[in-house]
Amino acid sequence: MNRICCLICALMLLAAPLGALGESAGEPETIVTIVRTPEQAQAERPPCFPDPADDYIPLPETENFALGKPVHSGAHTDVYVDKNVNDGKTDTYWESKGFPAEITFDLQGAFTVSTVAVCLNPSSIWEPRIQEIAVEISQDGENFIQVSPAGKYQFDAATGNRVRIDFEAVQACFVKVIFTLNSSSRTGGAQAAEICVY
Ligand SMILES: [Ca+2]
Repeated sequence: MNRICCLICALMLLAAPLGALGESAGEPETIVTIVRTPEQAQAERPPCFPDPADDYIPLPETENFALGKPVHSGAHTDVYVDKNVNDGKTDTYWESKGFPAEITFDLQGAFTVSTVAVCLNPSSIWEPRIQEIAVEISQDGENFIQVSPAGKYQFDAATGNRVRIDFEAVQACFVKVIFTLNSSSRTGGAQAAEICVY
């Protein structure tokens, strides 16, 4: 009798782990976590990643009268022609051959203007530099009057690589921007990716 009891006990002990093995070998329990994307119409920047454009020099939100208008300058460097300066793209630019460098916009009409913005490519590859710039306006394209004297303006990618020249509002049909210095050691001329007139 004792032998039979011992045999039954031994079989029970053996069966227990086999049962556990049978469970683990069957269909594993599947746990599914459903993650829903937040509803948003546009990319959002987390607060810990401030937008670098927050430090950019602000430009007027009014019409840029120079955009796509006829433009003329003196000699340019390599392929960096004057029409690059008002094509609406900051990855194309005009570069003069030497100084002084004049570039004139025909606004094709009379407009009240009070700001000229000169922009370089905003990439930090364009190292900080100073350019000296004056602004003149004209009604007939021949007789110009100065509205902003030559001043030295700091370009820095941290502020958008652009400068803003404000002057007293005046009617103009033509706007001439005159460069007399560029402190960058990489060029011997003026450089501008976009010149905007507001
Ligand atoms: Ca351009």
